[in-house]
Amino acid sequence: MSLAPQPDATPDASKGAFTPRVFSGIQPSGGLTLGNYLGALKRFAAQQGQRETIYCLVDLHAITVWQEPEALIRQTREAAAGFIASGVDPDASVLFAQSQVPAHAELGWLLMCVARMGWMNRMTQFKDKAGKNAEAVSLGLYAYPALMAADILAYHATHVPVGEDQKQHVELTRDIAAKFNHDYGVDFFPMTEPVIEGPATRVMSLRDGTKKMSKSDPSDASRINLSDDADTIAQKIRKARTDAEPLPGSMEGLKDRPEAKNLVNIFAALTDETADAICARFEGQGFGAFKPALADAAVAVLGPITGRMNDLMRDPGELDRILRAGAERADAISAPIVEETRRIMGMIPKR
Ligand code: AQP
Repeated sequence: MSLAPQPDATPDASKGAFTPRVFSGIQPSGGLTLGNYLGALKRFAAQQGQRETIYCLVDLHAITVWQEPEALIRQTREAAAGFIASGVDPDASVLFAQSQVPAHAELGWLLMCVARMGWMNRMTQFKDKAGKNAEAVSLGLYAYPALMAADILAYHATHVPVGEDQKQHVELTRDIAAKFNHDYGVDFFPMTEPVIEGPATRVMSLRDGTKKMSKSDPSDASRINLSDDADTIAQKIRKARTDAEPLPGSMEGLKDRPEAKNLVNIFAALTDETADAICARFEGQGFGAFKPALADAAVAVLGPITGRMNDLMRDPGELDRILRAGAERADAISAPIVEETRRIMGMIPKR
């Protein structure tokens, strides 16, 4: 049975009852990484069948930094292929590109008028991404978390599976929802919960264990891409930065060894074991023994995903058709929620 959301599943806001509904997204701002897979995609697929699931390629977020148009459309299709290859079934879930559904931009503006400057100024991801260049970055990069709140609240989503780095943005979503409900005296938007679980909520760079693995890191060696072939994966893991110490019997012994800790966490997330179990298996051994085993585990999991992605990418027209069908279903859920938001705020009804 498909658990895909239906338009009439919109919660009865007047009773404050919200249908459990999952929403999450990934920016098509580059090729997908192992961090995106373990921190997001794998968990997106696992949510299917438990709750209604809505997944989005957030291209409006991607353009907060410069994207070559030809690259953006290719990356958006590649991300769609990555979702499907990772187990997101476009019949069981709603899968679409953010810019295809007007509710995101429209509610984004409405919620920007609810969000406070002081809240936005505290967003650490903006500070990280803007760096010393804050005067020259786009206004969109600064406003991005308010658009993310709109992405979530346009579906009255109750649960958002994300990596650790997005926790602050989901908390901001709750602040915006609470202020809207309070200011207008309604119980219209839910208090969305971030769902952050598993050993890979923060996969770190292979070159620097204190930095997040990121698709826009200038160093390709810092990440494993879902498009990498088996040899490339093995080579990147072989060259991953580590230390000369043998592995301890439990994670406790890795407290001050960020690179080693990261590789053990990746192993655990790939094989669905605990990080302590991985330590116990390799106790007393160096990375010469550990890395080939990790490379085998990574290739075993990612190889079939890459193969399926490549198959799907051979038919961009079919990917576009899947995304358009998803966008229609997303529109049917989000348009009435945005219309009701407009009504609550005192705007003349569209119909
Ligand atoms: N390294 C990571 N470990 C665990 N989870 C991660 N996610 C991203 N990187 C890691 C999770 O993937 C989802 C989508 O993230 P995103 O692509 O929309 O944005 P991001 O977090 O900014 O990812 P990147 O790769 O760092 O993108 P760029 O380089 O374009 O900024 C989120 O759930 C995120 O937590």
